[in-house]
Amino acid sequence: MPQLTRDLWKEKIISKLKSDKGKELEDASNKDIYDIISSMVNEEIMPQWVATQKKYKEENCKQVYYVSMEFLIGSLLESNLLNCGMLQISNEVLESIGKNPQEVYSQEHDAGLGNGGLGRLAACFMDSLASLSYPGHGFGIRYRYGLFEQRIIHGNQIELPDYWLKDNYAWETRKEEEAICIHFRGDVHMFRKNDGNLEFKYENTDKVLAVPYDVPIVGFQNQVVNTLRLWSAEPYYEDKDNVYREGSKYYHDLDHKHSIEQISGFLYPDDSNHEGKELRLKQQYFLVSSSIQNIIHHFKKNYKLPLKRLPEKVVIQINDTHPSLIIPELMRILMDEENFSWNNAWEITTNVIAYTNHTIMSEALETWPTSMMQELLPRIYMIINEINERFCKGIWFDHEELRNQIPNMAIIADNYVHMARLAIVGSFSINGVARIHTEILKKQEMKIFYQLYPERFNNKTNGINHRRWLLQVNPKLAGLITDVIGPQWIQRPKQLISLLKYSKDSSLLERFDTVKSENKQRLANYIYEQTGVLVDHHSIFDVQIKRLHEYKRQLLNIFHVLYLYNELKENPNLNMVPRTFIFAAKAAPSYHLAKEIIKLINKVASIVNYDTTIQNKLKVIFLENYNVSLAEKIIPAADISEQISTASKEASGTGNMKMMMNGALTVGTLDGANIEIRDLVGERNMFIFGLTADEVLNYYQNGGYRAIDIYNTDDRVKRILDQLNQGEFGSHEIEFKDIYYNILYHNDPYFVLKDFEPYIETHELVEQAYRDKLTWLNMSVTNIAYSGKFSSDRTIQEYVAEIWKLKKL
Ligand code: 26V
Repeated sequence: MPQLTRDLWKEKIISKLKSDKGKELEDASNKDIYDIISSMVNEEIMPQWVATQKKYKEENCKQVYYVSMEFLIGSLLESNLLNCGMLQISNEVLESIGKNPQEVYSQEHDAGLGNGGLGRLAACFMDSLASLSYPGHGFGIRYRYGLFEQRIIHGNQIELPDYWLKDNYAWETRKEEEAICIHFRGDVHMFRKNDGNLEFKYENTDKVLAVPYDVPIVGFQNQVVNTLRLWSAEPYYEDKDNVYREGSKYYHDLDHKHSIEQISGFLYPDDSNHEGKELRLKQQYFLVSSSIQNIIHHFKKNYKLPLKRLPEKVVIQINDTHPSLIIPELMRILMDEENFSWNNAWEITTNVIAYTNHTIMSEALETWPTSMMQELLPRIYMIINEINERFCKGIWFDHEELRNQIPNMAIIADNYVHMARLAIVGSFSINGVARIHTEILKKQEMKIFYQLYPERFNNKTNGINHRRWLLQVNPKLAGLITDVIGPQWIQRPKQLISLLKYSKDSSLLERFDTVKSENKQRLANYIYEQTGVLVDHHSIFDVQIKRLHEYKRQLLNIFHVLYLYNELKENPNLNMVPRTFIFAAKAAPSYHLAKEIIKLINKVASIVNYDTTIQNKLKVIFLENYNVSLAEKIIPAADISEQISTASKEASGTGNMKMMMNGALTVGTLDGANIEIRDLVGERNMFIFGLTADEVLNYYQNGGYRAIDIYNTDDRVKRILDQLNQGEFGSHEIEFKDIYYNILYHNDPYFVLKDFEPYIETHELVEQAYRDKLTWLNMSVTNIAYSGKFSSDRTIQEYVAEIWKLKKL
């Protein structure tokens, strides 16, 4: 980077304001300044981007392509400034011209191209790949609308469209000349060629144009810039001249245009009807067909090698099963367009594709009706059929011991295509995202496949990008850490372990305390702006932020709040450390019970926050529209990180890692990556409670749990449930009955009541620990010290070494 002085920067901002915006500095809005700075950053990035791609080409290196329906990249200006080494200068210059840097950076609308952990993981991986100088790129969809924007109105979740592209997106470049044609439907004709092989031709297909928009992924101060390529669906005009001649005909065919643009319209369109479900399938095929065509085109052009050597230069990681159609699509291209035999095409495909599983929740195990697949993707369906037949035959003849399992393994069964089975059969690596998750895949969910392909299964415990989630979002803590142990941790996060030496130094611990306290004050201000509720930054900030799902058990958390509230009502002078419970969560629009839980949290908030008899000892805050930017505000201020999923259900969790790295202490079950956090910091430095995964699985298999017994024997539980049922919290009687019925009549499928008592007891320990400030700070710093393992740099190194086999640039 050229040596930029403050003065030069300031001059440049002023002159660009004039030339680009026609404004003087004093008239410039935060958005104007945002536009100017992002364009200055782009000037810096673009040449590095070109140079990186040139180097990859010259070095002929193997590349990984990460294909994902979600990339939750959040906002990029601040992280790009950080990674280009320009953040400090930018902050200083902005302050010198009377602008608040955070207000300028927050002008960027989050790219909400994702829904949760899986999408955010993809974003962290992109950053780590670039920061570690690996040739790795992402392929995704440029949804015109991201995940909905959430408003809370009278306690209810209301979904508004998230039109994130409304102001132009500073970081994308449209590459129309690299657009690709995608075919849907049509007739498939089969011919026998002179050499006896079969040939397939398609006619009357519906063509759609996939236009790439490239987003640069900037490595951390290493001049490497990789690419996230997002595809946008547009009408395909066979003959452009004809469009001009018959322009008005095309112009009037708006319905057609609209239906095509729907393909990249929304993330996860409503799939409760046939059209919606088919649209999701279209999206998946659109993503994989454009991506693999692009990969092959690039391979042929740059490597000048025969396609059979594809696996030497290309590895494709599919993020969950959503992109698994890439398997039959690659087969189709190799056979129908490149004349490979089935066996050779299969050899290539299964050496290129690797699959990551992110959940064992059955609703996420995708299946597609065969009739839908056959109609929308006739040739792809034929290929899946053939993969299935060969696979089942292989088991029948070569694995007698598994013969009776064929119905549970077949890719096509009961008129559905089972995507996870397709992904397993068609890839050389299958990984879970935390140790316990991978073990559950091997021993339960995918047990028979593990018997068949033990060598394919491996674990890659998730990680988070410590540059964004510590250095960027918590500059004060990062600065303090650097003061104490030096800056090496930024490149090598495991060096955070050096903090352990200081974890008993009380004057130093006080400095950590000051940082946390300032962060809490800042969040308290934000909470006040957003909700009008005053919260005390000396109270314990007890945080649960994540998608709303029954298995994540926000319900257990709010039951704890109700328990405390009931106690306080009995005894207003109860000696307790004041608590602020902070929630943020979106519920899937069609997930009724999840929305009821949001309503309940808001209802409890509206009662507790205004009850003067409890002397401000409890506050409940639900911050609306949870997204990456909101997480960035909350995490540095957390004291307690709630990771309380029903054991076995949370594949890994990554919020647990983000909060640990920012010094929060975990209250958690032995689930997902919590277990690996426990292995490092020990039970002394976190608050573990509740059923284990084995116990949960045992109950599911053998029964023996009766929620009603707990209701009948534990007065605290009975009181809370009766409050829900009797409308004490609802404006009318039946408001929370669904929650009540789900627990008592559906026997509490996520063991909320079973874990209630241990959870309450654990929180009593939390309170005791908090009262002893130095002990608490020692625990907190110990957590930070061990959090280096959870950098996504470590995770990426493992993928590289064990699956991708890449070389650094
Ligand atoms: C499934 C479905 C099903 C249909 C509706 C839309 C939809 C969207 C996403 C999914 C898959 C969800 C999988 C997921 O996000 N898993 C999370 O992955 C994180 C990263 O590995 C992990 O930390 C979380 O524990 C896991 O829940």
